[in-house]
Amino acid sequence: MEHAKPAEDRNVLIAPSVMCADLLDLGRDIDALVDLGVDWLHLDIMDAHYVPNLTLGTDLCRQLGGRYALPLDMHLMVDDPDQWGPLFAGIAAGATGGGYVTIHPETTWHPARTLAAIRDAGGRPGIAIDPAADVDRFRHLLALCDLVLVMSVNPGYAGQRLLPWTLDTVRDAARLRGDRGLDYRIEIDGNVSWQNIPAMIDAGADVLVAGTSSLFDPTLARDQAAAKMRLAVGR
Ligand code: S6P
Ligand code: MG
Repeated sequence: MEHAKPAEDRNVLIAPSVMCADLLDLGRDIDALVDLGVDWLHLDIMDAHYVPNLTLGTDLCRQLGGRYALPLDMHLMVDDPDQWGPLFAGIAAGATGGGYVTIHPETTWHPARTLAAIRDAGGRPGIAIDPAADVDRFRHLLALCDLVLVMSVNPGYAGQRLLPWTLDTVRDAARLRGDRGLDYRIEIDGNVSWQNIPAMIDAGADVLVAGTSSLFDPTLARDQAAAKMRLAVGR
């Protein structure tokens, strides 16, 4: 049985993490990324409860969705996804390129209901797998998802080190997709570095969240980093 499609058959997408961009010059920074060929805009929504940080919010997502045709990849690290999931799904519905709304399923009693509400409101639902969690535990949710986001660091901050066992989670997500004939994308989020990218793709990741470890690598000019990234994903 095929588990992960061979890398050469898979179009690996690049999703820059907007929280790592120049927030004082955001439009210019994102225009440059779009010109450099990125695929999605990864937006970390934090509430200072589920994670000890506060980042991006509704108005920014709405404005980005109005200006750019790239899908919004909205990663909700919040402890009330029943309130916020459908709201961000409405933003996805109004965005030129649509969007994904990904929740951490352990933050709600009835995640199947939350995912359905996100789809009903016009978003593409996803689940995020915390480093301490096991994707098999959420296997019943997979058929409801367009995206499985594997956290390869603890949620909350950019600039952390890979937790290496999370590559097994990517492999598990790919195995379950193959076994059950599902077609969600598998995204990996956290320390997606030049060094780690080959193993991540090899494990089955087909969306890479690009943060301080790659596209926003402070030692490289943005166009150099983007060229390196395109090479890493085989474009
Ligand atoms: C972390 C968040 C991520 C980060 C991204 C940063 O909670 O979900 O999306 O923004 O991982 O990338 P890096 O390369 O700095 O780890
Ligand atoms: Mg994220």
